[in-house]
Amino acid sequence: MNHASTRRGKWPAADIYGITAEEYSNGRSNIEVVRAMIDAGVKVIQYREKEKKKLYKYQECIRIREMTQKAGVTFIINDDIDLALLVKPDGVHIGQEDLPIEEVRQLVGEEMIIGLSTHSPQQAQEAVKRGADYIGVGPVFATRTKKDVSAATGLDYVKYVAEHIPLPSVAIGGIKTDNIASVRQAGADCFALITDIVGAADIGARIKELRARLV
Ligand code: TZP
Ligand code: MG
Repeated sequence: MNHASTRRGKWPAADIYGITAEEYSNGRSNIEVVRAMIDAGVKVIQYREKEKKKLYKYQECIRIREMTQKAGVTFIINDDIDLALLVKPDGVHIGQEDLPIEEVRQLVGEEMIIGLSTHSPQQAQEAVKRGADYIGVGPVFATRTKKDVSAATGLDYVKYVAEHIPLPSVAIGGIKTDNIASVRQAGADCFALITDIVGAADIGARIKELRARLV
């Protein structure tokens, strides 16, 4: 198997993609939230933390690396390639305005998964050509969780990706218990939710509820 198929083989089908965000976690730490996600059976977890100083991010990521490794959970770090080089997660996730994916590949080597956020058919096609292992698709619905967010794409973009793009897709943006089934219907492979999961009173119960809508 070549490197790309090994990286892409780590990807779960049709499931929840958990993302940390301490500011929306109702007083719980990222570590507590990750624990709850792992206990609920989430198979991919991304560390996304925009406000903290690098030292605290590093310390949290080291712990999350241990927790995810033990549990066999795929661990992705958002944005910080330096952190990824130190912590050695399974992958990194970058946006359109982060470092170019080709340069990130040079830095992280051939084994790490690289996910790229996309917001249009053109960006999705480019992501394939430029070697992304999976793409973020969205924001599907309006959200206030991300500060510099682009306009909502709607479900049509999710459908476009399902029909035309030969990479796993992770839908994101405004996904909640009451609309996740529509995103599944549109053909997304994975479903990334921030506030609906980290802000839930009982994270385990919420994940169960979300999963029940994916079957
Ligand atoms: N990228 C596109 S939308 C978004 C990110 C990180 C935020 C998603 O958060 P929520 O709370 O699930 O709408
Ligand atoms: Mg980014």
